[in-house]
Amino acid sequence: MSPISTRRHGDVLIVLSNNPPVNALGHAVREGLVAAIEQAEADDAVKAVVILCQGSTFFAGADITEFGKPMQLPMLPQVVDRIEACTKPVVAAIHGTAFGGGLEVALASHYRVAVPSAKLGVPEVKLGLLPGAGGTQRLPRAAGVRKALEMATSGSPISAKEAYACGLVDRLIEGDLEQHAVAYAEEVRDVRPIPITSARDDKLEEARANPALFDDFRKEQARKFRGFDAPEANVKAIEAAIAKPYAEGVQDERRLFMELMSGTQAKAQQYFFFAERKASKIEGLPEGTQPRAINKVGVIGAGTMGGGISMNFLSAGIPVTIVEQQQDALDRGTGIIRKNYQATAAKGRMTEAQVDQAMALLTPSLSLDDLADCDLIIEAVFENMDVKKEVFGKLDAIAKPGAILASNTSYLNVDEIAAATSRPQDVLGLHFFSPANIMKLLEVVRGAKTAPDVLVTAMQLAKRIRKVAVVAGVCFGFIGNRMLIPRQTEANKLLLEGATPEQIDRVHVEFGMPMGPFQMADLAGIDIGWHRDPTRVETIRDALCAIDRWGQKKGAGFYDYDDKRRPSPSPKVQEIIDDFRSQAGITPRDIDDQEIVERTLYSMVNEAAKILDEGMAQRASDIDVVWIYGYGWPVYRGGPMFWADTEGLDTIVEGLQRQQERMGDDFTLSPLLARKAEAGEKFTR
Ligand code: 3H9
Repeated sequence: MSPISTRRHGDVLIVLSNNPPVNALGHAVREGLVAAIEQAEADDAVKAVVILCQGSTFFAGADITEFGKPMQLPMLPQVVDRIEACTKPVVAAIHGTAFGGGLEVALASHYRVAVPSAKLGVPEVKLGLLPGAGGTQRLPRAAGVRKALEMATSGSPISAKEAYACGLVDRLIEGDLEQHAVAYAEEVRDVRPIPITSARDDKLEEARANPALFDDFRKEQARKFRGFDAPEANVKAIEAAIAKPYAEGVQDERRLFMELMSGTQAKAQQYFFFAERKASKIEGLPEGTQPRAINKVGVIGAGTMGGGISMNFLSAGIPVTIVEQQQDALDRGTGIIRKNYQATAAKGRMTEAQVDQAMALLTPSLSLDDLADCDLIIEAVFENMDVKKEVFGKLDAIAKPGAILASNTSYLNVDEIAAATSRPQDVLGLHFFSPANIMKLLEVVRGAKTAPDVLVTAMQLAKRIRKVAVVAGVCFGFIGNRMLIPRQTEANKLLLEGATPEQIDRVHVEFGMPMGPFQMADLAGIDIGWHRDPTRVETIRDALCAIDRWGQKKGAGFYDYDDKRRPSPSPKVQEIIDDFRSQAGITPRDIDDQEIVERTLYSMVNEAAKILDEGMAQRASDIDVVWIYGYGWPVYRGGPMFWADTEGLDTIVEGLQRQQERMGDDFTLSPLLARKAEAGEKFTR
């Protein structure tokens, strides 16, 4: 049965799509839409058309699962052209998300009405693409060039209200969408000429008078676009919309679309779209496992981590009791939470009333006893096993039966922590990433005894607080931090052998990371995990810590920092490195960038393969989700596993073997990686 049906309401033909879950514009939908328009043309009694979708949303875009397969006609550009060419007015009635191809259907329609909660956007750039069904040509004509540039290059949607304000939507509908859309169609059914977006020029005039606008926009956005192909292609296509007649602009759009589509970046970004959605699925749980209710959360520790964690729940409307040992630390912690909210409000992303609402949900306390009625308690205290065990022992006596007890540990053994309680089935790790109110990643650490419903609860809760959760097994550092270890080990050794922090960091930044290992160490604080004995200097890091070079917070670490936290190479650090070299009898050699890639990035892939082999990650794509959302691995490279596949696993193995001698005992080749390379297999496809 076609997902597209039609029904008449007076002289309006309602074209209804029913293609759950998101009304993606797959082949049957495209075919049905064209047939429905033909039907409207053929029937004299039909004077206007309304395109409407059932379910939670208007068309959310092309069907991404069809990408890479042979395309079946009619293609979307043909469909939208057919809609625009209809001789009877077509009204798109929008609710939910009119995204990508969905917005292109709406743009080709002659009128657009929307409910106020609707969102309109062209997220193609996030899939490494551009709107390829006339969107780059029609959007600037309907919404203005600046708006089109912003929407197309960010991929972020705008609200229906904003869309109304910029002319993208003709009317906001309060009340029943179908009824009002039909009434609107009746209002406009005799208006001639029918407004055709592709024939409009009025909103292009300003940009035509100021073509420098495009280069200005490129400069303004250069940092965000760095490394990505798709944003520039989007800009170029919109530039064509003002520089060329519509028919030629569309050809440019098609060419640029096809170029992007055949590239690795689009494949990586589309892979990642599905990887993110797969991550929430847990293998092997009993069917129908129901989550526990979480209506109140306790957080132990009001430091940076505890405060950030609390904000996630407060923002989602879930009450939090936050516990500290000392009044001043508690006051400081709650003060920072308020300040963070106020900073968000100052940027216009929250109202003062919402700040007050969130803060009203927060109960500061000096006593763990106040956590007795919490459904979930998250410990975010000092990273030390004895301290954690003591806290969990106490919680065991205080928490109500069935409460979930979580540790925010970033390395420690969750099973050992769970064993400090009489209810290990209720214990798991919830590893938030700093800043915890902002970073999207949540590692859900599954202990040997963690109950299925506890896991299901954690995954659902993650959605509620807008995190992307990935399940990890119990091992040192779980998925993300465990992979950092070989990278840092090799980076440190490379320093001794002749590389500089600047060179190693540059290689990572050029690869697309937000920063390299030493920049990251300076940001996080070099003193984290340091033994705190300034007389014990065994490593370069010990030497830096001993002289108070703890990173950005001290204005000095691997780099020197000015008062605006801008880094510069440090002669002092070079002196320390030179000292270590001479003590170890190392003559520095020239190290090329490729060696840095092989010893740091390839060795991360090797560790990831071990993680996968040991079952510490459920699937290769979960590892990619961790590194993209937790550490800023460039999404256009798809994550470490996808990237390894594009490099070729045999190339990775060869590179590692080339470096094996230099990496010494710190390195063993993952048997899984070796096997897959040998068999010509991939991790991700
Ligand atoms: C495009 O339009 C190109 C054109 O310009 C040119 C063509 C020539 N296709 O996210 P959810 C699945 S490119 C296929 O969990 P939510 C998704 O995998 C497209 N499947 O729901 C998931 O499946 P499962 C431009 C899709 O409520 C299920 O639907 N459009 C598509 O949190 C539910 O998804 C986009 O990029 C799709 N387009 O969020 C929009 N979309 O249940 C992409 C979703 O098996 N989609 N699925 O895991 C979204 O942003 C969100 O899905 C949306 C709903 C906001 C719509």
